[in-house]
Amino acid sequence: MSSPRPTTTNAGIPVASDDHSLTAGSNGPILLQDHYLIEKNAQFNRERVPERVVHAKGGGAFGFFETTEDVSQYTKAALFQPGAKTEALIRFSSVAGELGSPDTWRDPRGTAIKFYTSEGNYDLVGNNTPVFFIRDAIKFPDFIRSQKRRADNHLRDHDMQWDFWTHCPESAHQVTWLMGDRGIPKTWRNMNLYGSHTFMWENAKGEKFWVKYHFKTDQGHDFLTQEEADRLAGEDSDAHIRDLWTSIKSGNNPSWTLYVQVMPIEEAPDYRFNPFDLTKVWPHGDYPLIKVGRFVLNRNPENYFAQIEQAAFEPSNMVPGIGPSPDKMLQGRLFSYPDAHRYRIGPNYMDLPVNRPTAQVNSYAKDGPMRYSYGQDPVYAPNSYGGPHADTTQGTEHSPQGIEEEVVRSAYQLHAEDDDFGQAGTLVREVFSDEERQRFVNNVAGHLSKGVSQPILERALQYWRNVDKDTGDKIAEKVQN
Ligand code: HDE
Repeated sequence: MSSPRPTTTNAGIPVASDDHSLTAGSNGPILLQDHYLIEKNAQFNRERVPERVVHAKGGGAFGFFETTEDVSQYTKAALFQPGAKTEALIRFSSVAGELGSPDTWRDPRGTAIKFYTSEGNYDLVGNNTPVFFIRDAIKFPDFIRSQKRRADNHLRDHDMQWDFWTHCPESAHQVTWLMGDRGIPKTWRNMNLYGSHTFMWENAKGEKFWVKYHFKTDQGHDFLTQEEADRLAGEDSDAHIRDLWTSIKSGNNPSWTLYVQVMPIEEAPDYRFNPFDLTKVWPHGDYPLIKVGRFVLNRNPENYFAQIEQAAFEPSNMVPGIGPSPDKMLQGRLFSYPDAHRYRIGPNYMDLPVNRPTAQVNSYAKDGPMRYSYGQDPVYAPNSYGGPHADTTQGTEHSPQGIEEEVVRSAYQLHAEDDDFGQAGTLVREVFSDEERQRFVNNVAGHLSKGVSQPILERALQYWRNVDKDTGDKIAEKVQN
């Protein structure tokens, strides 16, 4: 049968059959000469790249960010200047599950955004919670292992989850978020996105500020109860991917409003808790939300693998006007992400269309496996032949704190109100409604009732009493009955 688009090999040569391999007689062995059969199966064996060690299951979409307000007094970044409109990509994910795991497991959600700015790619790789379980990158692999699978039976295990959490009381604030309603968003559209860390902004005059990002959902918050989530995990394990895809397809484009909290640099040393500690929020009463603009998703990917699975986000991609803070988690992440991409996708991952900046690239990187773009001579700097040279006035790399101190391995400097349980207690007592608190007690007690051994259970009950005595007692009562 002739077709307007005949099948070809990867080299573009027309092939004779989609159905039959080339054999010596119709019952005979397959001939090595069937190059197309071999190419097809060899390619199939290589269809996967390693899944992400964390945040393996996810989905995403394209859209734009539009700066509707004037925050130029805080940052000179081109994307945050009044009226700027920047193409963007977001990948949503859950953390602990594998590539095929249900979207509705109780877990934080990753919210990795790539802004294709005129000054290069800016990646803001955050979560749907403003805090995290730990405050030092050195604990991250241990933390993740405790949430994934045991070595012996390859099962997830509540005993090791609570073992880790109760050994690390700095987790209390994030575990309170996790066990509350926001631990299972109804859809990705119904949750906030946070930069989580403290970042540095720098304005055109060179003045620096500490900032935190909050993208508030315009769809309103909504969540699934544990029972609804358990049911959906069986009925539609891809519920969140499906929801985003179908919403955008039907023209129902989700959006978020970006606000920042801004802390003047000089207020950081004496603030009541350490402002770089990722287990803490800055209360809005101290640092109110300042509106910046809106983020809209309006385009589904055309190819999931090419545009979402191979999307490579890295917190180290910061454009002029934005820089790191001394947050020990952020510092640890600056190295980890590009390292993960070189391993998963290959050293030229930045050459793929989804990762390639729309800004001009003048880097001296060259060659390596699967190189697509190429530069010209000279291939070295400095040179006498008109090659690119660095603009020494650029970059927001030097944070105004910490760099002149002696090199130590220590906890953060303690501020007056630094403790592990305080903000978790405030969340339970003052932010949760009565019904939300009741669901929270049920969620924690339900989780603790599945395979947590006695000494760890006792530690966990104490952990919740430290957060809030009354809530801890209620959890204990429910677990013990
Ligand atoms: Fe990640 N994280 N992370 N993380 N993370 C990865 O990057 C890592 C952390 C987050 O959709 C990995 O490409 C370290 C905090 C998101 O592609 C890896 C530390 C926050 C995504 C990695 C953290 C995140 C990742 C896995 C401790 C929220 C998915 C493969 C210092 C504020 C991005 C990869 C996507 C993915 C390392 C902690 C968010 C291994 C070492 C805190 C949303 O590089």
